[in-house]
Amino acid sequence: MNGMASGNSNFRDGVPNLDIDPFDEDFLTDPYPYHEQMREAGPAVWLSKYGIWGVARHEEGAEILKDYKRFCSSAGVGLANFKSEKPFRPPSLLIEADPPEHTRARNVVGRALSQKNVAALQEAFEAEAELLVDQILEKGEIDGMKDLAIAFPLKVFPDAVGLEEEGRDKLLRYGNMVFNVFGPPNRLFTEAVAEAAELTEWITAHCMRDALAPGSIGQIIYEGADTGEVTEAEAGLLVRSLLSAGVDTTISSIGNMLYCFTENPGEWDKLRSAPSLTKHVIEEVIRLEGPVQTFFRTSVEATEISGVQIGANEKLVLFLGACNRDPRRWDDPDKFDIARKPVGHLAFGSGVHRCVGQRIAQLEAEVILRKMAERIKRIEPIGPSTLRLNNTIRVRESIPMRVIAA
Ligand code: Z7Z
Repeated sequence: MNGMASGNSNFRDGVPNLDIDPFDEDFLTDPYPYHEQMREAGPAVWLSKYGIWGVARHEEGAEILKDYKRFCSSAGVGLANFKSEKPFRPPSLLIEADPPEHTRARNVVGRALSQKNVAALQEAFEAEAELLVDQILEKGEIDGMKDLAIAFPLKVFPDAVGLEEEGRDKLLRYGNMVFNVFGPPNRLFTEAVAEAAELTEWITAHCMRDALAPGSIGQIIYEGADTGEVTEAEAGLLVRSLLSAGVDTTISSIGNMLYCFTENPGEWDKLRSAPSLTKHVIEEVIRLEGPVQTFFRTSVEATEISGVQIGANEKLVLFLGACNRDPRRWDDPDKFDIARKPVGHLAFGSGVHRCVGQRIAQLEAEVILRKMAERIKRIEPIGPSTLRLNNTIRVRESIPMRVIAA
């Protein structure tokens, strides 16, 4: 049980001490009242259940993300501290590393996902979006998750990386595992790691050079092995990074976008009359209903955040979804407002680890949203949507909805 919203936190050395469990099912289902409680309690709060710091305000969240020297990633970006606990898979060269090792890997991936390489994917993305919109209009009544939010990224993204068609459902299970394992060993975690052996073997085999289509982004990553910037084995891990980070996140954000519009039909009408807002809309969706709710850092040495003393080698959990609704930073933060330009939101992170796949993720969402707004006059819920609980990602299981042609 969470110690909820009564605000009766006690204090540890003058710092708010809360018995909230940010990974229990009650919290994951509706995090927002808990976010508010933590945000209002202080710039950093002690979460006694796990013996870690929680940060729910925008200013401090951004400060921590930007300062990789004080707050490192190499001790893991989940609850487990890699200095004392064995990671469940070989650590990511990207997110579970600090400069300078991180920089070397990041450069290789950054080149593969450059503006130019991503722009070259647009035509294929548009063709697939057209096909899917035809299909959903024919059906009329759909599940927004299965028929769009999963169908679209699960086709176009692995195609871009160069993965074969066979067995792509395993990517969903792999992503689900990666993001659950950032949390504590609760039910979600335990069920996910039960699949680790099978999925790790599958993903490792499918990230090998010979498994990837010619001309694909996966092959471009391997060019980093040809130049000697990374080893052949490291290139495989970087392809694994794409497949780990690029599937669940985009599925979640496209689903959350459909959710926001089914709940706010007036905003759909506004978008249809002002399609130039499309890019901002996507940023507003992920500000409000962020795919990535939490991310951890570890203090390298004793330090301080807005007057709160942090010891050395302590874990901090950053509540990105709470930072992105901090009333200190945003007007009317809980409102979905497509005219808002939410510059400075933390849904893609910030600093040296800022999402390297941001452009491809944005392109996926833009292409599907543009196509929908062109051809669909109205989208409306035809039943309650449900969540698929995950220790990190906020994602819907199902969004029953009707689409009406323009
Ligand atoms: O490199 C990786 O395997 C990797 C896994 C997860 C990279 C990034 C992420 C990730 C992306 C984690 C977004 C949290 C949020």
